[in-house]
Amino acid sequence: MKVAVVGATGLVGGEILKVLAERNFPVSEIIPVASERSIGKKILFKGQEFTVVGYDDAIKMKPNVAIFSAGGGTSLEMAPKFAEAGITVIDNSSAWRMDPTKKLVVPEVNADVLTAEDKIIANPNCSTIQMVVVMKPLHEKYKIKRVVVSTYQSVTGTGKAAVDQLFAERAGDDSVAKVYPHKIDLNVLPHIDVFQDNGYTKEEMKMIKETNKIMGDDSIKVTATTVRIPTIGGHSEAVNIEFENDFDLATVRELLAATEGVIVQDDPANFLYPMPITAHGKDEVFVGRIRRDESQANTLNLWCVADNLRKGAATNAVQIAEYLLKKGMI
Ligand code: A2P
Ligand code: 11C
Repeated sequence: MKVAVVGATGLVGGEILKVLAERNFPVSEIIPVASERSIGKKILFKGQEFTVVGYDDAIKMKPNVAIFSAGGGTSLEMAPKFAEAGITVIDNSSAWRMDPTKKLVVPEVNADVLTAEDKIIANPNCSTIQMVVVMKPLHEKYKIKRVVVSTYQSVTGTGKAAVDQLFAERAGDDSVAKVYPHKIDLNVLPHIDVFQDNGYTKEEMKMIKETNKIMGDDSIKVTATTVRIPTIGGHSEAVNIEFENDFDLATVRELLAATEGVIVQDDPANFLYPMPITAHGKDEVFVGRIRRDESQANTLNLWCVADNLRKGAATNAVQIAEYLLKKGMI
């Protein structure tokens, strides 16, 4: 497979290259694409150097699949051009996610919606992905009525400049460009992406709308508060789930432990619970603090953590490519 990685010099792009190599995706050639300022730079893949090219050259090189992670504007403009040239695009931006003609896919949850006709496939938002992986088996067994989620999100979700801001602040360097409106080190910002007219942020609205689309069930009610914290290893989420039916806690644990892509870390007596520092660099979603919400019937509390650059972005995109390959769709 010839694989183009659009945004190859970015944080997610770098992770896509690592994941393709680690999972041994059958790559015959990597075509790294980035902005004009990066054309000609070298990118390493499995010890081999590949030169960063622009879009036109990338299309001419006829990749089988192009994984985009270079912002929504780039995807809106360029994904259709790749698709018209017969190249299947897996797009990590929010540009196409809510387009009713495009599929929004988390392979463990809804890979079966994909067909060979899908030429632009949307990869969901990182905080949505880890939550739906956990919700899916529970919804099938107990039917979810409502979810209340609060997130604790890594600065890597914003990109390289945000990581630079965090470490510069920590080093006492005030000269670095600020990507957040406030200091992030030693702080917590109840603000991710832009505020909407309804008082929610765009990140919060993504978690609501994308969840319904991926789960294929608009009856699930979701409300979210998304928060940026000064960490880099992954996103954490406190999730409160109300079911239609009562549940058995031991069965919930068994179900989650048996779910592909989920690792249960739930042994409070030994201080075992998911944390960004232990999820960092891993492909799974880690779940712990599984307990009954004693304030309300049929309701569960849990805590989940995943590396937002991995399962939240690169790994999920590569898993979509793996599925397409397995089904002969690319
Ligand atoms: P470049 O490195 O040339 O700026 P991050 O989110 O970590 O900052 O990464 C963003 C990625 O998207 C980078 O690879 C960046 O390339 C790429 N990118 C940004 N704007 C464009 C654009 N207009 N065309 C192509 N790639 C872009
Ligand atoms: C964040 N979730 O942590 C965002 C990053 O829609 O893919 C990913 C934005 C998106 O800031």
